Amino acid sequence: MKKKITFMWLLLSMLVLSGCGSSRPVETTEPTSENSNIVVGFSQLGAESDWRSANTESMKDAFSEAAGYTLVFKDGQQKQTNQITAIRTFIQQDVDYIVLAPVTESGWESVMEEAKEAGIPIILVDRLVDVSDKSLYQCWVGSDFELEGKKVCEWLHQYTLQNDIAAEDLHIVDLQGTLGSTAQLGRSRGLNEAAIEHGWDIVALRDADFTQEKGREVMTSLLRTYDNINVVYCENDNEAIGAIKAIEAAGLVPGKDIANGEIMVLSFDGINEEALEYAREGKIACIGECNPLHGPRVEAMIQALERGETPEKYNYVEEHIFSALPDVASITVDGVEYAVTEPVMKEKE
Ligand code: GZL
Repeated sequence: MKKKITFMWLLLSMLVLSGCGSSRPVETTEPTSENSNIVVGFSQLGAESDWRSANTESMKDAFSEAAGYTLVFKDGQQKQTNQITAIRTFIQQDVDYIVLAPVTESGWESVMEEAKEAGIPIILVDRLVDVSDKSLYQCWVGSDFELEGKKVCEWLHQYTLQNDIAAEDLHIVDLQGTLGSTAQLGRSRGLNEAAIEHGWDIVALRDADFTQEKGREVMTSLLRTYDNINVVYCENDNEAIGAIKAIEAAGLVPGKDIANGEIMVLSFDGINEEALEYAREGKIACIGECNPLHGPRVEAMIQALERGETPEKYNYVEEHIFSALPDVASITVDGVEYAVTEPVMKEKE
């Protein structure tokens, strides 16, 4: 709500009309267009991946001046302290709404209570926060990360069935995303539960922080430590690109022919064009799509709140599963069938 701007105009008009300003009476007019914008403070967690850049672009497109918004954007550079500082700045600026893409789930309670006391609604995007009082945020839009993990693991399971690969012959390393983030927790859980169900060997888990450099560095170290790795589960495309560089630098081959020494690369996102090309080539066997286009959905939530409506609390975006390998045409997870489709980037809506 543009509570403060209206008040300022009213105060100014009263001052002028009472003769504290020019002698000519000034009609109280509606705030001019530049004063009627809805002010949105957006605390983005960082710029660590192509997914993140696409998410930022989607938000900036949705909250344009032309659409009636003033967007105050703060990049947290993957540090929660920066995001907390950003939120406190938004409170001081008395923005109309705060949008938060939290880097990890814990540690948000007090700053979100400060926003609530200031009467500023918070909308969460992408990852979630672990707070006991769910009224600290109005609503959330993002992905079901555990479902993403289940889908990629079901694809792997079906691939092994189609190619007579025994479950116990899979030796998997998990290049995890930023530890404690909802995306990492869900994708790691999806793999862990599938490994227990099917009897896969999880050789090692390492934090690769959703970045290409960490993916390369961690995979290099793992290849020096273990000689039986034949599947690498990368929790985003940037890690997968780094892992592929490490595999090839070690003189090994990223591919689908596990039985003959190739290392199968699995990934998530489907935003990075290089990763999509790798998927089309078969260097990445399967990508669990993660949709970054939250901008229009968050904008619709703010419009609903402006109308005094209550948006759905949790809003999931639609996502597919990509592979260029012909072995698995579709998968079924939790009773829902998903067609496996060609690796193509999601079009902006
Ligand atoms: C997922 C998002 C993850 C992406 C990564 O919604 O939180 O963070 O999968 C990004 O690419 O860094």
